[in-house]
Amino acid sequence: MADEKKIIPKKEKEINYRDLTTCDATIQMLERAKKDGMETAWDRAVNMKACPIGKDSACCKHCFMGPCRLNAKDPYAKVGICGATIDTIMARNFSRMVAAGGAAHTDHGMGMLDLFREVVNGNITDYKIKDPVKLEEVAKSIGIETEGRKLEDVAKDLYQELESTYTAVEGEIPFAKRVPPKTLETWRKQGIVPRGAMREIMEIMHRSHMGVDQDYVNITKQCSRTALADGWGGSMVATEISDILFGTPSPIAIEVNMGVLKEDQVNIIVHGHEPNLFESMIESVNDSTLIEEAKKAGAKGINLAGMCCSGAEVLVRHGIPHAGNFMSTEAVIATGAVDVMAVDVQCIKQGLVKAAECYKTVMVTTNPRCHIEGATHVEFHEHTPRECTDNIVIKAISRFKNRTAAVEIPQIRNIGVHGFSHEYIKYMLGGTFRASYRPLNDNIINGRIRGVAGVVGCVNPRVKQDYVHVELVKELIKNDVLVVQTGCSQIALAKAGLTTPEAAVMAGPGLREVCETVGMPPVLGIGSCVDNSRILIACSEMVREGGLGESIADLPVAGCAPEYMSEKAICIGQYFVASGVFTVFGVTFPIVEGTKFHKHLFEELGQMGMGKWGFAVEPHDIAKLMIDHIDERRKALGIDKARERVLMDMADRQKLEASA
Ligand code: MSK
Repeated sequence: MADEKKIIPKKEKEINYRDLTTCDATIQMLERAKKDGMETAWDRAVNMKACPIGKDSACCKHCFMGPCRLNAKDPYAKVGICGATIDTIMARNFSRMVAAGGAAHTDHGMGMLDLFREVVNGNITDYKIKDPVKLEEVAKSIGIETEGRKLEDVAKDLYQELESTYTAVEGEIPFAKRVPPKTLETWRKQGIVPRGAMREIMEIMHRSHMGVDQDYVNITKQCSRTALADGWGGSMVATEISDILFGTPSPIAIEVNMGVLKEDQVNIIVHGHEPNLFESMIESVNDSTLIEEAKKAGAKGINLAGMCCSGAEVLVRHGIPHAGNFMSTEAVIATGAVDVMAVDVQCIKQGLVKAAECYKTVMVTTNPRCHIEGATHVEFHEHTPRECTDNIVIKAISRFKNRTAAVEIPQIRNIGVHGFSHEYIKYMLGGTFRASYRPLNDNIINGRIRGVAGVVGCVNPRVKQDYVHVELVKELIKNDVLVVQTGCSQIALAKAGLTTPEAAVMAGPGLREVCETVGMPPVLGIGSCVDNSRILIACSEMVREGGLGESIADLPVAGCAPEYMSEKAICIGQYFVASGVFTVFGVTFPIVEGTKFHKHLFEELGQMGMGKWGFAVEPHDIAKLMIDHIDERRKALGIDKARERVLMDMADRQKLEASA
């Protein structure tokens, strides 16, 4: 008889969720999920080590002579079978991350532009142009005549022009006209002004094919060009068209955290990225017939909440509550209170389906690009959006009526004030009649505000959820650095109570004074991850306003994604770097330190008139890198010695207004 091999079950590691997240609601739900036998990304991350070779991007699987593995500890000891060096391999891998991240944003933007075309042509009537002023402003910014013309004609021209953001086979994308001249000059000199995103992404995929571009410097050029086609192209189109169709955000107080769920109501969560699904969900949950149906099922009403960037899109436009960021999406299902989780695209874990099965939550996919095995697919069509969203509400009511899972909702709700679009920042600082970035620039020049930092991006189970975001931002504001935020990061800060005007007490004296004068928080939530384009516009406005140098690279600003996890983040990082911003990433950086490619990204790009990359894991180390860079820029601008601090009286204010 053959030896019977005993299968020894692999011992799972003991997990203390307090070591993995600072979010109390998430901890409570992870503990419940564990008792109920539901596994989450946290459990998988603890039990699965990151692949050490992949982590450093030291492997190549672009052809089938390999895959080839190089040694990150001795990176120049060997080459791939074709002879590819570590620098070529890492640059090719990096370029494909940029291409994938850029494709996600630009496809999102193209979806918004398709919708805009159909609205303008009258083929879609469920959505309308909500912000005609913004439409005219965007049109003017790219040279479209608006004076005395019908809005509809301007809109048609705007569509035609913006389509080339994707399709232009040569020339420069339309929003290149918004780039400060000196920055644009650098791009032209480096040959990185983007053509249409389709062309740039196609070229990067070609160049990174086996046997094509094998020079890390040349590959990096195409990374920059593709990333810029996202930041100043696809993402910017997504932001601007969403504002035109659904409204430009202005500050609004919102509730965040899992306590926004209601035990006695039908709860629907929308998670993903595109605002159109959510906009129609809002219509459906306010439909009197559906509300009546919910009441007949025993519910007090229908409660809609957002998560991730879908949530970030609507919290700033409608004040819809937000239940949590990316790493809380499985945990929230363990409340048993989520009747439907409806998703569209990006950052949707496949593990959600298993979690939903465990608590009999209905998991609905809606986008033709994103089906998930085991989920119910109800396709969303912009021409008939309510068919999908009404159906989702009916499914949620039915699940409410038949709830079997016990409901346990963490009673934690926090308040944040979000919705600081770049237009609003201008208005908030400059006043109704003289909207301007002048007061911001002046306060930077006089030293009250040391500089501006963008702290953005995801959360990642490889680091303690929210912890790095919160500690980093605390350190920055304490040092008089004004913080702007997008994506999941701002939810971490809202949960920590730092996005209200009252949080100004945690800021350094200069920033505090400015915040208290204006009545603004020291941490400004400005939108979802495609809305990083708002930060690019804010940087351009600061340059245009004068006094802080001639290009974005001169500004005392820095960026950071301290807990990033997605390829979109890599693309965002590269477009900020190429635009001139020093950009620090946390968690891990997918290349080997000490290589030529590393030196190129972390030093040489800066010497070429762009920004450069930085890396640190601990929040205080990241803050130091960012503040040092801001101080370096202040010194170069000759504004490093803060002016003598004087309290402004009425005469000073009038002088300031007169100069604006
Ligand atoms: S959702 S890309 S986890 S910010 Fe935009 Fe959050 Fe990062 Fe996704």
